[in-house]
Amino acid sequence: KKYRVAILGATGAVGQEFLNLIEERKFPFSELRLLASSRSAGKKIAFMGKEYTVEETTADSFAGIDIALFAGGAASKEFAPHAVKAGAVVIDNSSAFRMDPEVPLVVPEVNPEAIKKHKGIIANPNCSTIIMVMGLKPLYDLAKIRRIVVSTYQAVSGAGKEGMAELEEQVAALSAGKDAEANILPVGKLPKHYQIAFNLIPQIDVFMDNLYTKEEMKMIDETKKIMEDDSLRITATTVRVPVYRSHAESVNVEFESEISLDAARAALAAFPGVILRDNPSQQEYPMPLFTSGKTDVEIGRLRRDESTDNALNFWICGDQIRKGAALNALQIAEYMIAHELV
Ligand code: 2RA
Repeated sequence: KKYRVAILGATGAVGQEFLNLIEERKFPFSELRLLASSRSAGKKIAFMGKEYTVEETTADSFAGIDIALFAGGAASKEFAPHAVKAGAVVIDNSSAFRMDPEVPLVVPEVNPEAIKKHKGIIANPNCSTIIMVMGLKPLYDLAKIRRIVVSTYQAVSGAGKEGMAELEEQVAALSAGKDAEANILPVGKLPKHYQIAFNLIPQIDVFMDNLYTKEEMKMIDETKKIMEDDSLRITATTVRVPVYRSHAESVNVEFESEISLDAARAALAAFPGVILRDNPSQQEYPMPLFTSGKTDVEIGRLRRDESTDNALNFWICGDQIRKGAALNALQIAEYMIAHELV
């Protein structure tokens, strides 16, 4: 069976990765509708030997569509209800519906069962959350987790194609002895922008009343929902780094009971979508250099937290546009197809 697929936000970084993955994973589509804002409407995209014209998204864009892949952004809130009404299942990469109790928030390796409860919309978690729970779930299955302390090192692709272009232009300008121009990072719509080339910015998204950023609160709230455990204690610091597309995270996890390093290693290595790259004597550990453009997340630097009982540290890297966005969403669609849920 083949499915009629729409991609909303087809011209952005995540939209383009949807196309790459549909081809790479031989996703069974019979029709493909590429949707975007009026700004990109009319643009031609060559894909698998055919030329597609990007259409402006309207309330009527989803007639006859089975699966609507939403790349994210403000359009999700407006158009998801129209897509659902038209009979499509929406897999949405924006934050609009993630914490809605009626909407499953899914990482297929972690909580696939939640997909079955959908009422038309399934939310794809925030990129840094997806990557972190890929490491947490196999450990949680060994012993209940009590507390998580995470610091992220997030690639500029999290700010879309414009974020990547900004880093590239700044590196070129600075290398030529010119000034770096900053218009996008940390947050396009805020008044101040900082150079990201050769710098780190400890702000991803806007600040909340509790002095955390929205990105940090997403990691906290979404992790509890995905792991179905509101008792988890989580604190996060999210940082933008001058890397193009893979996020990295330093994670400290405290468990309710002791787990051995060997058991943790075995569980991580056996988990689908995870590669254990952890061989300190050979200087082998995950880096964005290895995970960018790749499907799996990589985990390494696994070690005991010697400052307390029942705690481990690990380091995890994953491609933010792939597992952190388009791949996870497409895996949700693949799961639905495999289980005849669409
Ligand atoms: C970021 N969390 O890295 C975002 C992208 N979803 O900015």
